Amino acid sequence: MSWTAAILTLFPEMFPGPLGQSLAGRALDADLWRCETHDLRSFGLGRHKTVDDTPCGGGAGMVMRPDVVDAALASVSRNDGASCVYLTPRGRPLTQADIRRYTAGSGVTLLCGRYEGVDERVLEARSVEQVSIGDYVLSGGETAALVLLDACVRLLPGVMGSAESGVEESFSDGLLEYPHYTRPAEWNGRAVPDVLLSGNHAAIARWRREQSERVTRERRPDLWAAHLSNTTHSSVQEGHPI
Ligand code: JD8
Repeated sequence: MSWTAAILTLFPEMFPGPLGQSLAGRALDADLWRCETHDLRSFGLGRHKTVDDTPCGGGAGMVMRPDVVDAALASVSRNDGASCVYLTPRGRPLTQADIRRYTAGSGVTLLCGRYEGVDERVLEARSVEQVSIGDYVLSGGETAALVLLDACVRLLPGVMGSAESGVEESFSDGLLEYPHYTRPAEWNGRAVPDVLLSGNHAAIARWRREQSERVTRERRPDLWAAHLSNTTHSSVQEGHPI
């Protein structure tokens, strides 16, 4: 059985969405992964299929009920060997290490919240991981789930050509990429750096390394500090952030 994303959402029509195109879309057509949605509304209570209620302690908005979410999670719990993840701005930051771990398993169960979020008790009771894709506010978990899935699917066996597949990443040593150029050699008065047209492969490798280091230092002091500490303590070969 192929790697399966089980997605619990009030908006099942948002999936596979953009992941039905390009690399992920071809992989979906080739059955290299499966995208199954579970409509949270179908687990709602009463004639109105209610999924939410007012927050205990007061305040604005509505909260997704634990009994409704529990019933939905129970209906997909046969998917063992899959991580169960709730996308939330309160989660720990999602990393490439998480993505590698998810792709190593049989799939992921993704809980997509709306309103003010999900009652904490069901997340505790079902040991749901809470992760965030970044420090900005989305209207719900669906677009975050699409981001997580995009990152997972490209790592699945057979999805990417062996040329690209994560080989560069292991050489990057936790640095951001150097800048890319293609033809024409001059465009709107802007030239491609001479060294890239020199044919001197050692000089090109040196220039790219310098550019990677400069851009990482300038834009991502957090990654730069981690890189320096990894390269100082040469025993650390894995676990760099990107
Ligand atoms: C899930 C509802 C809407 C609106 C509080 C939580 C992730 N990196 C991220 N940013 N935003 C989300 C995210 C937002 C969500 C839900 C994920 C469910 N909302 C907000 C303001 C009030 N809720 C996210 N991962």
